Amino acid sequence: MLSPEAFHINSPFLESIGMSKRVGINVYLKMESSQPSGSFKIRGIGHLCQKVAGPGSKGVVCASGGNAGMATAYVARKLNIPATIIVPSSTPELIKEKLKDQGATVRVVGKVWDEANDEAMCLTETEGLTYVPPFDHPLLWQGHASIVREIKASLPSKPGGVVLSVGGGGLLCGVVEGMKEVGWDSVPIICMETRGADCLNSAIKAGKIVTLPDITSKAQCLGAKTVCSQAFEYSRKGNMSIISELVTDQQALEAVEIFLDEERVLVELACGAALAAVYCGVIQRLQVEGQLPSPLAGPLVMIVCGGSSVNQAQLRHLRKVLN
Ligand code: PLV
Repeated sequence: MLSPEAFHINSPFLESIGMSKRVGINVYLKMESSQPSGSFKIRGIGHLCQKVAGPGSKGVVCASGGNAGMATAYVARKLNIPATIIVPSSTPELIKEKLKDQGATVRVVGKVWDEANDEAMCLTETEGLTYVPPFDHPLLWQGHASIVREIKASLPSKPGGVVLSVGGGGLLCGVVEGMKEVGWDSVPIICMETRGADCLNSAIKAGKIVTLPDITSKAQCLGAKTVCSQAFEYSRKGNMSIISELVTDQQALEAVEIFLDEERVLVELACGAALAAVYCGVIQRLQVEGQLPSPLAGPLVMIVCGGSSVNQAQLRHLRKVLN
């Protein structure tokens, strides 16, 4: 169980009329975009930091596509310890500013997250900083699992499916653990990635963990080259019912825009990947193909993972580059 001093909030759980109309069954949104750091990452990182970064800590270091960094910086500020966030050069200026506003020291290292992470690991050795992993740690997954407990407390019946985005797979691991805990093992989890940041999908296709040659998606918060091994294990047949699907960056962007219009909330491309499951017809196609029952066995739950790396200017920029 999480300590009562958890850093996250019990996020809103809202019915989406627009999405429900599209899939013909009630769709609920778990609004992780409302978390203090802007995404679900605060759940796992808050929990982990409470365990590993005591008052004697020299500080924490996290390599991040942005949102794990935001969560780390937020928690460190609350714990009164310094935070160093290493971001890859693909990180928009806007999130670097937000990280500094949280009081963090920001450094840009490497082109993609994996390279930034090498530097973060290095700093744990040379400067004695406490390493905060963005997705690959059991304490993170324990923290993320609280999402499912909250959903269970709000939902009258067992869901027919849960939709989420996958970067390095930490959210997936946490949701799987939460679902096991509440007895929802049989509920399908639809895992969404963008093409070019598809490390889970590539691993499933190859039957083993693979490292992507590069990250070519603009959803850089999904841009881990290698999925964590626990997420891959969960995706193997016979474990949970895990379905892996891909959308293009353009579809993720379209989903971000529809969501903004219909739900009046702005989220990152990384989150748009999950929303595209409904807005771009992935769920409906899976039903036609028989991979999901039609109608679904219960309401569909969307984990609206959020993300701070977006504003109107960034949205305009994405529209231009993804045209
Ligand atoms: N973002 C990580 C990893 O980046 C980060 O450093 O912030 N949705 C949003 C808004 C995210 O920021 C992330 C992860 C995910 C989904 C995917 O979560 P994961 O990594 O636990 O699968 C490289």
